[in-house]
Amino acid sequence: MSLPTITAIATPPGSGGIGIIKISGPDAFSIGSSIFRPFKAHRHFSDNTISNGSQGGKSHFLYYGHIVNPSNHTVLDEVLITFMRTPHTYTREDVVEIHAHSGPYILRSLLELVVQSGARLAEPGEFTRRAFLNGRIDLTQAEAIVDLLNAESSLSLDMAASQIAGDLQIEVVRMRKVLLDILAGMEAAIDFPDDVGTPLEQRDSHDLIQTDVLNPIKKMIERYQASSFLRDGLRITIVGGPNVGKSSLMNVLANRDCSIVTSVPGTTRDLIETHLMLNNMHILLSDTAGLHDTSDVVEKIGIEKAQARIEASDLVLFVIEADVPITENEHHIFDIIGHKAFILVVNKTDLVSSSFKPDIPAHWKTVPVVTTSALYNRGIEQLIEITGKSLMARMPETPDPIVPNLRHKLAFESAYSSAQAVATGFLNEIPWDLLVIDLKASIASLDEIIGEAVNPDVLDQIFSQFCIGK
Ligand SMILES: Nc1nc2c(ncn2[C@@H]2O[C@H](COP(=O)(O)OP(=O)(O)OP(=O)(O)O)[C@@H](O)[C@H]2O)c(=O)[nH]1
Ligand SMILES: [Mg+2]
Repeated sequence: MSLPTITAIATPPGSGGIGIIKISGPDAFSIGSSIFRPFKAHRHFSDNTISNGSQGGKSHFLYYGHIVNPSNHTVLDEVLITFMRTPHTYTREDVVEIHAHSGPYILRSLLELVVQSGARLAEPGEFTRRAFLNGRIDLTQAEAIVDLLNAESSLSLDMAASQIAGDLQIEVVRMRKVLLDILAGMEAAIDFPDDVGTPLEQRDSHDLIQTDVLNPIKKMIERYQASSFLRDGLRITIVGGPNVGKSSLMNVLANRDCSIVTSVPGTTRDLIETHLMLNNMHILLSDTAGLHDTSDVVEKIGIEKAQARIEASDLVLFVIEADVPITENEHHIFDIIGHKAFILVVNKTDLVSSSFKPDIPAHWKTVPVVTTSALYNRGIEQLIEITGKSLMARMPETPDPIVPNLRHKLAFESAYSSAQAVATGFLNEIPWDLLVIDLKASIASLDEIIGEAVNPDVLDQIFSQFCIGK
């Protein structure tokens, strides 16, 4: 059963050199040829409306001419048009692209004409959904197209490109085949116990699941965790004792007032977060409650949150005051953050002389030091530069090409727990008809990743992230 023919403006809104109208579906060629008048009689071009598949031009050629409203013969635009015959197209359906002049009015009039001629307006992501439904791409590749369109850094671009090439899918299909082969062996042994030549070895099957399914899935889940900075940004946390200027620093780095600043120590009691771009990197910056010993219940909770956030951060900015010697409390903070990458920020340098040299304990000396005045916006450029360098040093040089997203990770987790139940079940001589249930569940979870048996709601959710025309 073929799907209705759909159409959309495929180029972004606004004025530009050209704008493209895309038409996909069984009627794309007849619609395209009914509204196009070539300038010259082309040998290959046929605008007759006989439905023997000969309408339109030669596949994947560009034709030059006019778009004409057939009901009143008005010319709408001078265009280039291409007819692309199934299956060598984005959607695997017949596709027509009209390369018109850009501009909202002209494109809307052309779109209206295409709709009057029999196409329906496409929903967001519907062209890509067709590519998926027609088997040209799997779900991981469709998701990678969204990532590609949204990529903010070259690293996330590489990641999406590898997923479009199908690397994640290949890996999942491989694991799935291992489980399917074991399933086939078990079902044969259950149904025809006397006819099975070489029965499945429980120990071998356990080992095979361990090496070829469980270990690779574990690696995938680790990759998800390791790449969280690409999705959520690198985490930088500002810490220090009370009143040293942490929130002031947050505000100058973010270039807006995110966090309240007062002269009262203990102003910040909760985690304050903001996203920003720094040296082309996507950053999640957090301001925290000043770390110190306190009996204030609210402040205590804030300090616990700060400590948890330090653990989860990629880089810590440890702020101290230039005009005050390092305190006992700050030695204690150093011990808390000593195992993380951090930069020592000596703030309030406006309160000391210009020849000031921070007096830093000998065992802190390996740490990069930046002097700033958050109040007068001094030293901030240098802080950004050193922060950028420190983050770059922590980035993987050759990032893993296959990185699952959250949906994949959740499916991998459930595939893992069912496959693990099967593997241990083999060792513990659990009856096979019970193991088959877990084995099927594990296969079903892998199927979800590539879209073999995916819930329509999940499909809607994925394709709704696209823009119209993709
Ligand atoms: N002179 C000077 N004062 C500063 C500087 N940075 C911050 N301050 C002042 O120091 C006081 C505390 O600043 P905050 O940014 O609230 O400090 P904080 O570390 O977030 O404080 P808590 O949230 O209470 O822990 C405010 O009065 C700021 O104006 C600076 O570079 N120079
Ligand atoms: Mg504060």
